[in-house]
Amino acid sequence: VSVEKPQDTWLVAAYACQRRSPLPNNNQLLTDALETLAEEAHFCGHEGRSLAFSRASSVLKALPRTVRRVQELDSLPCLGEHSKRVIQEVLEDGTSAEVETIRQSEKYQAMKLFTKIFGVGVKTAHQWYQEGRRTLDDLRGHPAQLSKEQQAGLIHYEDLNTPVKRADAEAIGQVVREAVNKCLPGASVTLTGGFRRGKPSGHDVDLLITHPVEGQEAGLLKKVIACLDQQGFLLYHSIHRNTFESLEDSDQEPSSHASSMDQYERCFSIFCLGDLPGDAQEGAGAEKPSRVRRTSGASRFWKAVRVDLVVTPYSQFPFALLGWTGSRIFERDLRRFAKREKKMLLNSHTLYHLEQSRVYRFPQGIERMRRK
Ligand code: DGT
Ligand code: MG
Repeated sequence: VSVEKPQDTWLVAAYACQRRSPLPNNNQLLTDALETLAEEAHFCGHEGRSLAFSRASSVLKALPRTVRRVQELDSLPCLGEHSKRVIQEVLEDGTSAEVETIRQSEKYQAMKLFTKIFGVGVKTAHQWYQEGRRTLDDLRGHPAQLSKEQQAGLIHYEDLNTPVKRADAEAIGQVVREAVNKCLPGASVTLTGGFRRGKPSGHDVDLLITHPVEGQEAGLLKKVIACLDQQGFLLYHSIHRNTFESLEDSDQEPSSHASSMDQYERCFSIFCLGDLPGDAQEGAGAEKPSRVRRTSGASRFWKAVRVDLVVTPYSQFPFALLGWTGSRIFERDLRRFAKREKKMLLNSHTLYHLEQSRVYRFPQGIERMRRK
């Protein structure tokens, strides 16, 4: 919660999960500058530094109005000397020399270009940079050196880096819902990620699938993908099986599941979003599977969209929903808050009391907590 104090300063909680998360950002210029610094640190493998700049940016996003003077920030948490220096520069000059130098550097630009390819992380991007590659065409010349995922990422690069609108996310949610219900009546599909936080657009569509009868969800993803593929909705997909070890038989501390990644069965996919998949027309430059390429024409009626499908057992669904709603900083701080302040371990599967050695389950966990 943030409370405006009389002398133009604010009281803002240090944990992101304890402060307001408004959609409008009143300090875009400042947060963009800090996020460039965070990105640059991430590209250099300095994760702690990157996190510090991301936290500083997150704090500014919680403010109810635009910052005018650096002194207004005195009471705010998570703002280090470096962040304050950059903020002051931007407030005084409208820009920061350090940030501009980064944005114009060859390395930053190449790393940014490459990491925006679906399936490319910092390590690969850095390796390509070291090998002297600078453009997408440098990569297109060596397709054999790319994974299937990266090849699809390159083919659909422009579409995948164009924001997905809420209406498109909801349309994809509906298509998936129909396929899921055909394969398993009673199963549900929930739109999560940034759209669940109310954002009007995002970089992908995150969908959680579950069924109220525990166990029914097993084997569902494969069927749903086959159904969607048959209808021509998929330009690319790869299924990753569930690697979560059940906690049913043990109350062991789930220490190996403390990371932000989870172990649910999932499908990373690229959808073909068009009026109707059969009516999709050939797009300029982008290759499409022949089953969708029905007619040729100058205009383009389809768009490639990144979609993550995640299947969760019903008892773990609340934790998955919480974990996949984001934002990333909110999730990190929620886990940190759980551990430091509540002595609990939270991840996208479970909530575990470290001192009582107890796993909270849903719905049993919720009922147990209610009874107390
Ligand atoms: P966007 O798509 O750019 O509008 O932004 P978000 O907030 O939807 O971010 P996204 O799609 O990368 O991820 C959604 C949330 O899900 C985010 O808080 C992080 C979380 N998340 C992403 N991947 C994983 C994962 O593998 N496991 C878990 N537990 N959470 C994940
Ligand atoms: Mg998302």
